[in-house]
Amino acid sequence: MRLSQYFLPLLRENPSEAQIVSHRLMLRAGMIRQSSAGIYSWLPLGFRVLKRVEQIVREEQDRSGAQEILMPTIQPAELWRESGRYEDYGKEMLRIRDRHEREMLYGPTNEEQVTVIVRDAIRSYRDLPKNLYHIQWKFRDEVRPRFGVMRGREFLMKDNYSFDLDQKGAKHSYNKMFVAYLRTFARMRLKAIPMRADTGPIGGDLSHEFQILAETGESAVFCDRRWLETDILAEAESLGYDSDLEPFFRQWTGLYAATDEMHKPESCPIPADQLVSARGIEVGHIFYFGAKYSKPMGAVVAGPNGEEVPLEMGSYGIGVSRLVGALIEANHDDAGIIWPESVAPFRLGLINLRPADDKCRAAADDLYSKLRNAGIEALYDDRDESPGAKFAAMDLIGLPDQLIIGPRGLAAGNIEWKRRRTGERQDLPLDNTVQRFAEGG
Ligand code: 5CA
Repeated sequence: MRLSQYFLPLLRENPSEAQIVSHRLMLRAGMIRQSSAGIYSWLPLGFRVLKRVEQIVREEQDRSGAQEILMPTIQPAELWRESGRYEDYGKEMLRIRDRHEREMLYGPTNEEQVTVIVRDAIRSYRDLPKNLYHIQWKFRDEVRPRFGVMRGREFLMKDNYSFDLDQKGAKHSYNKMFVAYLRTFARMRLKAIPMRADTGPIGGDLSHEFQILAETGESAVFCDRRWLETDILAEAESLGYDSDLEPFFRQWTGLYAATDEMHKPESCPIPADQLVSARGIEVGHIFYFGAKYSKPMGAVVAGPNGEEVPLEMGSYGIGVSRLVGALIEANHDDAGIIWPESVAPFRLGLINLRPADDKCRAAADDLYSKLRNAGIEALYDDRDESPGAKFAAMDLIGLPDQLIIGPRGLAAGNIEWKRRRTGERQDLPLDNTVQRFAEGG
């Protein structure tokens, strides 16, 4: 993409409404714009990151055996009356009437909707287990929408729902998501710690939140110091989804980690000097709630002896749009964002320092087209701007690598390569550049 043609409205000044760094940088880097409180439009650069995050989430869901569907954003109120949650959900639910005065709502989550789909389609225990997910916009009329996409009112969530015959099967489904979540966040280079959590309006008595430690996190969290040093994923990577995951689950949940609501200082199992008290960003939350929805909604199957059994269920959420903010909280410096490669909106930035110089322009145009032909996504700064402005813009938007073409280097057949994360710079022979990045540079 040529920057001269790209819709990238950068802001020079820090927007006053943004209190935390990710919100500030998302606005400054032209990723999002606010429409109303807690509701945002995603501009081209931000939308690319959102899609990449979504794709990693999708791939790890598929790998775990979950199947993708798409349920609507607007749901009928009757569904929620069946489960008994319509009144309970309170003011967070956006309630709407259609032209026939039918009560509708903008879905804050989809337990009821998916339970009906499965209830109407599945009759026998032989059709189980099933795990269905979708990636869809949700609406919650939060009392205090803030921090940009971190606590929005409209936000993108991946939510899935598991259906099993019995508790043992349901626990295995829960454990699978426990592992899938670790893999998902690790692919984004995020260390998300699973913590015992309160189940809130979703219900049930077993749940874990996946928390990224960050000073700007909204949750107070507590964990064993050893969490900071261990690499839980190294072990999760080698597990097969069909194997018994309970030992892995026990091992890791044995290492203390709890959110504020679940942490009781008087009964905390670890000594005070081993306990870390920190702030966290909740990027995922998994729940096991058994028959909480299937019973009132009549979602039953015929069991092996012909008896009617209510489905054992769990639900599992990942805050896809919140993750974009969380990624920035975890990856930035004073100059701007530093994207991990797996979610970067472009693989690299190409800067032509002297667009008015014929040789520079020819070399930069040529490199850009070769990169494109090799399938390497580049954002090419071909604008007529000062070098300083170009460097600042490139650092702000945080692509993993920068390739800089200027008259001096070019005379020696070189370009300059800068790694955004480390600031390391090195000359590269122009001829080898494409090959280097095609090989995963
Ligand atoms: N039905 C369950 C699991 S699918 C559920 O809704 N869980 S949740 O309420 O914990 O939400 C799942 C994830 O969505 C959270 O972990 C969080 O990452 C994200 N999320 C929740 N509320 C917001 C919000 N207001 N803004 C941005 N992300 C949010």
